[in-house]
Amino acid sequence: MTLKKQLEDLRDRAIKNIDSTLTLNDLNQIRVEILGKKGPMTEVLRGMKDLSASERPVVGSYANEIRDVITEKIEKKKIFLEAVKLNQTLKEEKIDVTLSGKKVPQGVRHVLSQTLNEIEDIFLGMGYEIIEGYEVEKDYYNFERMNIPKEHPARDMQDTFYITDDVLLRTHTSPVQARTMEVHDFSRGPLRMISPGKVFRRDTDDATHSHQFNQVEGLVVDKGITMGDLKGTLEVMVKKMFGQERKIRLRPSYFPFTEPSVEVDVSCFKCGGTGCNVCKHTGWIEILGAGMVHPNVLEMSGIDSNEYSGFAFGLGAERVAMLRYGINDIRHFYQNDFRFLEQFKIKE
Ligand code: 2NM
Repeated sequence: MTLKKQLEDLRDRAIKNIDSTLTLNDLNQIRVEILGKKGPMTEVLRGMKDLSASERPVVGSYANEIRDVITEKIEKKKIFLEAVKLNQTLKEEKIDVTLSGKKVPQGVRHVLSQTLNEIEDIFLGMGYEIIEGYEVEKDYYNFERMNIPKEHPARDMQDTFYITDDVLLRTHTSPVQARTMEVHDFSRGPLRMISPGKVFRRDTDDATHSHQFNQVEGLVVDKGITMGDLKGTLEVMVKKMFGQERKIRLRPSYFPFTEPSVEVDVSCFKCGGTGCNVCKHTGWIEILGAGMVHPNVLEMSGIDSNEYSGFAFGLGAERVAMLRYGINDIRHFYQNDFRFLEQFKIKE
């Protein structure tokens, strides 16, 4: 067979293969097979060394021509196959923007956080500062500075989580008040603060007791602070938390850190005071403890009790939330059962 005939066969075979190719991969394979170093085209060109000097340029230029035809054929097919591939991709990856979206579930702020935030807002509105202290405290700030003597039952190992002899988990947030009083600069104005946060008591957990719960204590110290200021403040707070129709009642009580001390009741928000199961048929619900800061407590914080006086109060956030929402077991707050938590979706 002449080289010319070989070249024409090669061209026809190449064209047939290129035409029938369906993928870019196969097309590349064909290019390598036909035009590559080990392919038939190279072999034909190698055979030219046996030709005469007059034949060589004729066959040479014919070979070039055929190689160009094949190359162009491959390039055209390549462009075509790339277009096919792109169309395929565009079709398969089409996004239907008219489909409705997936609903993302929205969480609920924990009912206790909601309650704490609400209490904080009430006092921020009256010009109080929110101050947080340490959950791990010194016995000194937790007890000594609160006028709680060494023999007091609250200091018993049975009631307090001690870490060392003089370090403990705070049993109330009062140490925050003690630490604030000792640094407050009264030339800047009166001290008005609340201290929300976790407190710890060595109790056996049941429906109404928890070894860890949240307290909000409040403190105002200035010249001329009276029991009237305390009562007015608590009235504002209680009405905002339980409803404008509520009344409060102060009963004498005892705390080591206040004198006089009071228990504060709110008129029952279920029966309005006529008596029901919520108020145990008394018409009143005990909601917090309070009093005038004991002169010893002021003096230990470096405040002259002849010049300054103050009131303070403390309430349990869980108890407030339980009363407001009719929750009958304090342990619900800590179990993180969605069926419980989801009930407290409120607009914020
Ligand atoms: C209560 C009841 C009464 C109280 C007192 C103080 C301080 F630091 F000013 F002395 N902080 N909190 C207090 C007073 C707390 O909780 C039932």
